[in-house]
Amino acid sequence: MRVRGIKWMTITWCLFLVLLVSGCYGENRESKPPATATDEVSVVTDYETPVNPKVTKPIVLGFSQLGSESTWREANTASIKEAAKEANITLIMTNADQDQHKQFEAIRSFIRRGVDIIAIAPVVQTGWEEILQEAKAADIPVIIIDRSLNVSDSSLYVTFIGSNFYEEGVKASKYMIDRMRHHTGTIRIAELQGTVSSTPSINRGLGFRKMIESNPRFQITQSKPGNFTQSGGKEAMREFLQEPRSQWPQVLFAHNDDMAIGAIEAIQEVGLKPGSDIIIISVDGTRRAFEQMVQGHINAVVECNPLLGPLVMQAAKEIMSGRTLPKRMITPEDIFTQELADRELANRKY
Ligand code: GYE
Repeated sequence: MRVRGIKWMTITWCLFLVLLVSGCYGENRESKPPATATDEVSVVTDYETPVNPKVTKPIVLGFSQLGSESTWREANTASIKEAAKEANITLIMTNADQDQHKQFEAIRSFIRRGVDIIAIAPVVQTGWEEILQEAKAADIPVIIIDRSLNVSDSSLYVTFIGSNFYEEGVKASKYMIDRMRHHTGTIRIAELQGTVSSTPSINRGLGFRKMIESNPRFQITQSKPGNFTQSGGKEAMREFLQEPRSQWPQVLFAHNDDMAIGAIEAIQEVGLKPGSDIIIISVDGTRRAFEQMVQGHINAVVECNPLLGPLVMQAAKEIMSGRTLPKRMITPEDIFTQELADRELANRKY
């Protein structure tokens, strides 16, 4: 039986190779050569050297990462690097340090170099039309990852792989409404926004507000950007707590874990207990946030998955073999509360 199984596997594999070699595999087989296997990781920092088109080569992916502001971002960067290595894809990665113009420069350098595919994690939502036109003119397909962007012509990119940020805001709000159901009177909410004009910050804010708009008991009384950083969160929370005590919030909604952790420090500085004097809800689901949940400092965390690497590499390969991809790929995500934190902590991968 086993021998027969192996024989069938061999026959199937050979058929696959025959199809591949004879060019019957994929809808648009003429476009670009498929990847060849190599053992090397190819995280290239010298991204100005032109690629020699005559040499058979692995897929070359130029990735413009937006920065390194948070634990989520570190995990995202690591996931892309690892997945590229595993998929034998040559990765040319640049870090824009939160600057959209640096992203433009990186994308232009990818175009000059003649990469096969460009991936972009856009720092902000608008202003991308022109640079995407340049990539299109150079016939280089573009994958948008993590944060989305607004363009009137959706043919400027192949697919967007990332989370549903609006839904994350809704989940945070639903948890809060339930958690505060026994409180009477107005509930003061402080909000720590992420990077101004970034999709996750805009949509988390919208989703959160949607659930409370018809319930005047819930009032967002303070809201400031903390740029998705721990220090930004701490600073903004300190400012909130400079208001008279009667104005202090009963709930904090932080658009990411790093800012929540910074805010916890500020809350402790004024002698309050994070997680009980102020109910804290954040987004991402990093191990550090789980540790804070186990200590009782954070009440709930809405998950936002940074481990997009395997999906991105898969998409790159599919595009190169001429397949059509869905315009939107959403990662499945959960919400975790203190009750589950202890058990889940060991499973956290980032
Ligand atoms: O939530 C935050 C990061 O774009 C989804 O950016 C990402 C967000 C993430 O800095 O921690």
